[in-house]
Amino acid sequence: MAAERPIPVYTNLADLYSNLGASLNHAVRWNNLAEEFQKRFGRKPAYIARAPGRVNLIGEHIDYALFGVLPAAIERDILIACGPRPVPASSPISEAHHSPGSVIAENLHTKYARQVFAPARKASVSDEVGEDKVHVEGWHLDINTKELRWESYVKAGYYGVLDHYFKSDVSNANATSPIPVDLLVTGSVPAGSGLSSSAAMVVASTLAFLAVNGKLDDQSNSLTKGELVKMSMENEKRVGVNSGGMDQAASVISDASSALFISFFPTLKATPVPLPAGSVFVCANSLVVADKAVGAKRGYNLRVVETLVGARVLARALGVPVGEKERITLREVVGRLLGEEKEHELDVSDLQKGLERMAKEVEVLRPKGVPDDGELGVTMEEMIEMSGLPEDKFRDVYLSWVEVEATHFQLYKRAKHVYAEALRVLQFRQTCLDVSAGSPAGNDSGSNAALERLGQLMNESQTSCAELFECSCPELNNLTQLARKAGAIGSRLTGAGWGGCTVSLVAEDKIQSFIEQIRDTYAPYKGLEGEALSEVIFATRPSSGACVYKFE
Ligand code: NG1
Ligand code: MG
Repeated sequence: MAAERPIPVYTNLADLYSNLGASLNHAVRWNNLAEEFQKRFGRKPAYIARAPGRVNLIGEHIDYALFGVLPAAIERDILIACGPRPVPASSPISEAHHSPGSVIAENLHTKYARQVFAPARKASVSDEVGEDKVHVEGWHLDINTKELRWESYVKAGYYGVLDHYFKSDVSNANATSPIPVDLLVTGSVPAGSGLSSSAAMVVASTLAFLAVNGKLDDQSNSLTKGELVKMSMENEKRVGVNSGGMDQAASVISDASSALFISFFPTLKATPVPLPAGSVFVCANSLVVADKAVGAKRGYNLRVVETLVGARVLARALGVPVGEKERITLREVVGRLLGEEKEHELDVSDLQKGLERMAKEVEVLRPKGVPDDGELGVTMEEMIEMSGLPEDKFRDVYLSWVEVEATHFQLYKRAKHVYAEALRVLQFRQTCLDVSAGSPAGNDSGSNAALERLGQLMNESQTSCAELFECSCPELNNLTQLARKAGAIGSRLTGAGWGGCTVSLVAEDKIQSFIEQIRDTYAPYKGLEGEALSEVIFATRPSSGACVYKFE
C-alpha cells in the first residue's frame, strides 16, 4: 500500500532527481536554495524538504463527506532548506538563540519578511490515558487564524511535530527539547489558487522540523506516508480550516506519472491511477483570490456543516441508525443503508449502485411547500427541527467547533452534489483503469472515446459545483467555458473554488494553441507573455509526492 511506505529521504542527488522525474530546472532551484541558505546563515543546510501542490482532477468537496477523490500532485512545489542553529559559544547570544526550539524563518520571495519565533512551554496539559489523567508538559505556538501570514503555515507544521514528539510527562527528567532551527522557504505553487499551496507549505514544514530534530534518521522505523498525512491534516486545522485530507494525501503519497485515487473510509487508502496517454492537464488561474479566513464562515466551513447536517436528516428519513452525538457523514449513510460493516467495506460496484440509489433518495431533503423549489434552503430553526435533535444538542454537535454565518442552509442541493460527484469519481477512475488495462476501450479510437468520457465527467462536475454546491464564481464559469471553446475536452474548477484555478483536459498536440487562445479571450490575461503567462496558465504532469534530501 502506497500509504504504508516510509517518507523517502535521499542522500544522493541522482536518486532524488530521478524520483522527481526532474528537469534541469529542478536542479537549478535546489542548488540556488542551498547556496542562498549558506549566504544567509553562514553554513550549508542540513536538509531540504519538498512538498508538491496538487490539482484535483475530479471529486470536489466530497473528501470531508469521506468519499474518494482523484487528485494528482503537480510539479510545482514548496522547498524548505533547514538546519539546526549552532549556539555560538562566545558572541553575545540573542533571545532567539537562547530559547529551545526557536526558529528563524526566511523566504526567498521578498514580499514575505523574515520571522523569528519560539514555542512557549505549556505549563501543564492533561492527557487522558484510559481512565487516568496524566500531566504532561507541552509547547504552544501563537497562530492568529484571523490573519493568516506566510509563517502561519510554517508554525502549523511545527506545532504537530512539537505535539507528537516533544510532549512529555512532567516527571520525566530526560525529556528532550526541540532544537533551534534556521530555515529558508521557496515556493512555485501560486498562493490562494486552489492548487493547495497551503497543504504543500504545511507538509514541507512538518517534514523540515521532523528532519532537523532527527525524527527521520532511522529509515527502518520511520514515519509512514499515511502517518505524515494524518499529522499534516491535524496541522492544517491549526490554520483554521476543517479540511478533508485530500490535499495532504496527494502532496505526500503521489507517484510521478499517475493520478491518485484516495479514499477515506474506513481508513485512508491511496492507489495510483494511470492517466490515458495523449492528454495533459492544464491549470489556469482565474486570478480571483478566495479569502480563506473570512470566506470559510460563509463558504468552506458552512459547506462542511451543511453536508453533515444533510447526512443526519437523510439517515433519519431512511431509518439509518445514528448516535445522538455522532456526526454521521454522507458516505456512512449509504454504507449503513446497504448493511456495510466496519471490517467489510462495500466493494466498488456495490458503492456505485448505492450512489445511484442515493441520487433518488436525496429528494427527501428538498424543502417542501415552497414555491421556489427550495432555492432558498431552510432556516436554522427548520434545520434543527429536521435533525430531530433538541436545539442545545444540535448546536453542540454541529456548531460548537466551527464558525459559520448564514441565514439559510442548503441541505438538499449539497447532498445531491456530493452523491453525484462521488459517482463521477468512480466512473472517471474506471475509465482510466480500462484504458490502461488495454480493454476494448483501450485501442486508439477507444482511447479517444475514453478521453471524451473523462471530459464529459469533468464538465458535469463543473455544472454541479456551480449550481448545486455553489462554490464556483462568474470568473471560473467564464474561464471553463472559454477553455471548452479553445479545445479543452473537459474543464472544471479545482480545489475549494470561489476563485483560484480551473483544470482542463487538453490533447497533447493542442496545448500551445489552447494556451494562446485562453490568453486572447480571458480578459484578465490580456497582454501576458513569457513567464508572466506561464505563472497563470501551465500544463502539468503528475509529480511524485513529498520527500527530504539530506546533505552529507
Ligand atoms: P483547497 O481550497 O484547494 O485547499 C479544499 C480542501 C480540500 C477539499 C477541497 C474541495 C483544505 C486544506 N483543503 O482545498 O480538502 O475539501 O477544498 O474539494 O481545506
Ligand atoms: Mg488550501
